[in-house]
Amino acid sequence: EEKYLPSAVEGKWQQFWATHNSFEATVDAGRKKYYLLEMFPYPSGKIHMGHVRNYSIGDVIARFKRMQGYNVLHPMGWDAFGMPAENAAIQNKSHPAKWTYENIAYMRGQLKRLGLSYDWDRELATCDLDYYKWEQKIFLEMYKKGLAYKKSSAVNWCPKCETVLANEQVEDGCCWRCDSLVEAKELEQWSFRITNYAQELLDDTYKLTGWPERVLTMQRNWIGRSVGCEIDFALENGLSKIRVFTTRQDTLFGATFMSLAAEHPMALDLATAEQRAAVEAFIDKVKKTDRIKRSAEDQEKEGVFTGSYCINPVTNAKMPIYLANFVLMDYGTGAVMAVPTHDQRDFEFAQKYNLPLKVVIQPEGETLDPAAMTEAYTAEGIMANSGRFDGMGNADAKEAIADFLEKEGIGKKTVNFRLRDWGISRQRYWGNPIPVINCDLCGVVPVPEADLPVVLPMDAEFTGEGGNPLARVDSFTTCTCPQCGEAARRETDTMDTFVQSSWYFLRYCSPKFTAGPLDREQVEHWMPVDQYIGGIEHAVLHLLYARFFTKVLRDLGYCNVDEPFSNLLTQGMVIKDGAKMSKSKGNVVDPNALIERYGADTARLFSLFAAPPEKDLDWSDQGVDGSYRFLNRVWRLVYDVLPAIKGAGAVEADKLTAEGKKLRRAVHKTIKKVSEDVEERFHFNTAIAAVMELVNAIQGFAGKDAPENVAVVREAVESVVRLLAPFVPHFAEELWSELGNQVGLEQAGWPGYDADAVVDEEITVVIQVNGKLRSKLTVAPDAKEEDVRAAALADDKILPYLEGKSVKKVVYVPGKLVSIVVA
Ligand code: ANZ
Ligand code: ZN
Repeated sequence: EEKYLPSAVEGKWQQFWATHNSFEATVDAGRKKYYLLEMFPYPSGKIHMGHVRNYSIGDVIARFKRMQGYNVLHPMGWDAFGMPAENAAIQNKSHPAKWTYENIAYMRGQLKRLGLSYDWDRELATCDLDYYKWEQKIFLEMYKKGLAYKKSSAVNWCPKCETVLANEQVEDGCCWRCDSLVEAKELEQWSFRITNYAQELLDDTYKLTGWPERVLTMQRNWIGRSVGCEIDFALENGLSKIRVFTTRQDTLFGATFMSLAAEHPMALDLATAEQRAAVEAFIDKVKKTDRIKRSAEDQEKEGVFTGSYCINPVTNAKMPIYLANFVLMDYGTGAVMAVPTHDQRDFEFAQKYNLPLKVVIQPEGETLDPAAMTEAYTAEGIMANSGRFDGMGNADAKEAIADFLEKEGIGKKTVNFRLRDWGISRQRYWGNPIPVINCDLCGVVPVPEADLPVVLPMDAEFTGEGGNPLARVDSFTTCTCPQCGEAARRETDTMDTFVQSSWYFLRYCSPKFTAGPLDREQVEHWMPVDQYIGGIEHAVLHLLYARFFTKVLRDLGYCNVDEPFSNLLTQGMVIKDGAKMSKSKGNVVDPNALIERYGADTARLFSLFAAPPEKDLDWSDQGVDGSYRFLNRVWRLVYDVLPAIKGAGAVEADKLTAEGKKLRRAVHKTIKKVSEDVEERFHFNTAIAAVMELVNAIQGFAGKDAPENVAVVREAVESVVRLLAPFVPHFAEELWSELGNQVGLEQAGWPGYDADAVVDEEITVVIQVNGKLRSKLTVAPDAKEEDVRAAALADDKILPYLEGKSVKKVVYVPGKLVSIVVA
């Protein structure tokens, strides 16, 4: 077809790929494997431009790797449980399953329409019984190992979604989904003991050399390893003691009061009769504030005096014991030795409640006056007012005091992590049921393996009236205790959807395996994922959980993988008019309309050409149009030259005319550049730009009438088509076959370049000084005049003739001569 009709071309090749199972991945010992994965989508309804970009980036790499001869695994599936389905069910008076599977069907069609090279045979949805039943088995094994456990804890509660949120799902004190203000609430919760893996998760970040440093830093901060001491402070009455965690034992001599969390088990006992009412009121108030707000730096420091005192073990000073709103019960020991001179929070607290200040670290060559301080001194310095440690640098004193405390039996060195266990209970219907039974006599009893799976019942009602619809399905909740046989109640909490996304990449290796969650042999072949691609917003949530879960599955004997993702690419957002595309901003571009008008190849080309993958992509209608026009230009070029180059043989380099040689050099330089840009940097935008330049060179080729150049024109045009193949696959396949090639592009392979052909031809320029030949230069034929002049004036053999003279004139005869006149 001489006119470029995207829909016809794209339909034809999508059909071809489907009937030939072109992207099916099977183990092949003869070829190196390459596992490429984009984060799977939530089936929200339809694809948005962020998806188009994400999956286009992935598809370029998949197709490029296949052309390079790799055996590529490139699967796709659906992160299909979660709240929106339930909310939609309430709104539409339908069922979350119906909504979800309809969305999946529609979105699958959209992805196919984009020509993405997935192995659709491996498709999975996490709400498929065949998927979530295996997760229940894993849960029970984690339970047996103590890695899944139930505890009563203060949780982040979203009043609108009526569900618990993980810390990671609270953003600035608000729900990550609906933006309601999050509250604190005490609930019995299932948790995963991710803290058991804190050290390994931290250590292994140093092995992830293929990850962006930014993501690794975020994970390290999230894990938050702190080295310090636990120190005991005896109560004044000698009856008990309070243990604190500090990273600043060097400031121990400056601790003048004690701050406890409102939830500290001793809080009420410490309250004296006069202070009791105030203490109770304070505890009540604090418990209602969520932990994010409590740890926010700008929060007003507040507290209450308990009326009791403890003793500083090194100074014997009497320290009043306060409850303070910024001390959290679930970090360290829930108690802080307060050093107002060297900790800003303690300083503000001491100002407010008039508590004593004692400086124990002095800046070098200075003496701080506590009465004149306006803020805490938190930098390094020299120890003071600290007995035998005076005069030491405070960093050394940290070590010395830690040793001293251990020797005296007052304290010990400790490591603390900021990372908390992962609360996975959700009070929602549309999730994976936690496979346990609650019995009045036996407590929590796991569902026996023979009784798995616990199937999510379909007959729930979605009224939107408070709470978990699953808890109102009597046929589900009613059961007998597997241990004692008495009537019992089935657990109605379901698992956080992040559990499903923590192992889907492993299941893709053997998605139809029926004997267990994973076929070890397949997993060993395909894992780890060689390249993972997704949004930076998952830097801690999903990416940390997935690393944890992989290590758990390893320790349960399911695989031998330590780290799931060797390389990570975090792509930027798609923005329009300076803002992220969103319904609320009204700047959404619908991929359907785009594909309808221009075709999938243009949509892909634009989203790859407009910005490098990590950067935000600024939407531009002209940019889309430009991409479309470029494809049309290539299309016409191919048909224009087709009659002339049909039957052209291989290039014989030395038979080409000078123009022919120049074009050939451009071809091979372009192949080299595109290969490097795609392979090493994923700089698809500069790669595409290089192909565009080559197209210009072919169109402006002056030697096309010389019969000896026909072969090079063919080579040039074929190279353009092959280099474009990963970006615009339908378009490229069509032209490739029109050019008379029998095998498809992926089999034809990625073009190599001729190392000799990319070397610039050189020409010799002679240099004269006052008319006499003095030296010679070798330069590229297209060298710029100013560069040649500069090189001539800096030439070793010329410099002596210029010494002590002034240059009057420099004349350049292009490609031949530089003439210098001196006097
Ligand atoms: C005395 C001190 C003096 C402290 C000083 C700091 C500076 P990271 O680095 O995050 O581990 N802390 C301990 N437990 C706490 C809790 N449950 N809630 C709020 N704060 C708590 O921080 C460790 C420091 O945070 C500890 O060291 C303690 O204050 C405080 F000049 O102890 B420090
Ligand atoms: Zn029982």
